[in-house]
Amino acid sequence: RIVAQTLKDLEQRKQEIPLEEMRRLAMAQAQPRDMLEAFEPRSRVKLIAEVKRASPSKGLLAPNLDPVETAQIYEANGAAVISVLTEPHFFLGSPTFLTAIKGAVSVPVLRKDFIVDEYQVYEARSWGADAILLICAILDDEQLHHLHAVANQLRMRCLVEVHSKEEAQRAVAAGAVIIGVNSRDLVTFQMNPYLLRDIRQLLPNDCVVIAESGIHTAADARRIARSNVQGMLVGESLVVSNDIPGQIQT
Ligand code: IGP
Repeated sequence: RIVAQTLKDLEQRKQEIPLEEMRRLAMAQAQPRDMLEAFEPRSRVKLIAEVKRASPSKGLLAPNLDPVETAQIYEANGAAVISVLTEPHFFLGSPTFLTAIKGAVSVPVLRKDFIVDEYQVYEARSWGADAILLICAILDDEQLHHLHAVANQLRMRCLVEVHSKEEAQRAVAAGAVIIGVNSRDLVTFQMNPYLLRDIRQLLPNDCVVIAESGIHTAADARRIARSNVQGMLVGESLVVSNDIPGQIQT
């Protein structure tokens, strides 16, 4: 459903700025920041902190959150990468958040969206994104390879998201070096606490593995840090925390 809406929006944007022009805008950008380097040294587990006002699983999280102020707080507290939702309908994201955040922090910025078309990769770069999310579950092998290649041509890194053993194998075959294991099922929203452990052992030791979703407490983080991962992606529990302005008061 989200992908169908994404495709509809995309057709409209392509009318406004044709592919060729979007490609030129992407190539005219200054060199991106290297998200792979952000995981050095590998001996320390890094945080990808996510700016997200709402989600389909939880509804409104922090509808009034100031994206730039929030990203600056994340960076000041050690986030190695900022992930920014740009999907407008289900996550209340916006491209303008990404561009504004990019100008306000010095770490790499990731476009978190449902990317299925190369147009979106050029778009991401033109907005200032340094990296993009590619979700295996919504891409066939050919799309995955192609989108990965287009991003790499633009010198952007990809976070390739998997949530099954089969997808993990596809990600590796596509040349992914930064792989996110999403413990939340994208259809049922159920968390699977064993998925990370089961998938980690299938992934090469030298790739950067990111634990995604449902990380709420310091105890969660400590447990995950023992699973041979190099990073954690945290959205909800940061945006609703009392340290971030704009959260819902409950
Ligand atoms: C963050 P959480 O539970 O900390 O808010 O999860 C992130 O993993 C989640 O936002 C996410 C996501 C996605 C969002 C993972 N994969 C794909 C949109 C699209």
